[in-house]
Amino acid sequence: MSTRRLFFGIGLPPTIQQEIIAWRATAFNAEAGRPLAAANLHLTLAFLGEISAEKATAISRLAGRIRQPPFTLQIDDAGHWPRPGVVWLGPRQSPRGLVQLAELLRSQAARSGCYQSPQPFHPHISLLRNATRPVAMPPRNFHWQFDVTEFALWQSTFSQGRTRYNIVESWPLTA
Ligand code: 2AM
Repeated sequence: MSTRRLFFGIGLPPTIQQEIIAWRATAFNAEAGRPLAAANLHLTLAFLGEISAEKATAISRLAGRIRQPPFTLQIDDAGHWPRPGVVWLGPRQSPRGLVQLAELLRSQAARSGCYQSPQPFHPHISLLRNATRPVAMPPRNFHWQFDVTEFALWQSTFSQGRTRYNIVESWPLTA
């Protein structure tokens, strides 16, 4: 049976994507970790894992029934998790709409049989991977902000030594 590695997430507006990678190039040296490609930058809402087409269809149908208004996301925090080796950006304060959306998607995923980590939702945009050694964190002198007007189902594929994240389907957030 064919499966796909899927997750729900939020993409970044292209201008902010470019600003973030320009900032990243000045903020970290090459030894800090492996930079994610600009097009791969995203914030994960719920990770589904390797799932069948049937399960993906059922989960997508539930996602399509979500009615939630848009919200504003501020990117004003950064951190380093040495164990998974991730340097990330995220909000100091998570907007309620973001937490609600993630919790709903995570509970729908759990009910559909997708294991959900017991760890609390910590919204983040991974910037560097393989960052398992100490990293000199730059000052948090940045502040990006954008309106989140949709969320999406993403597929993660690995080929020719590269991971790519692509949007499979997206749904609007409407007031
Ligand atoms: P990360 O960026 O913190 O590694 C695609 O792999 C996305 O799903 C990534 O954003 C990744 O988060 C997240 N992810 C991968 N494996 C996961 C897991 N087992 N539990 C939760 N999120 C996971």
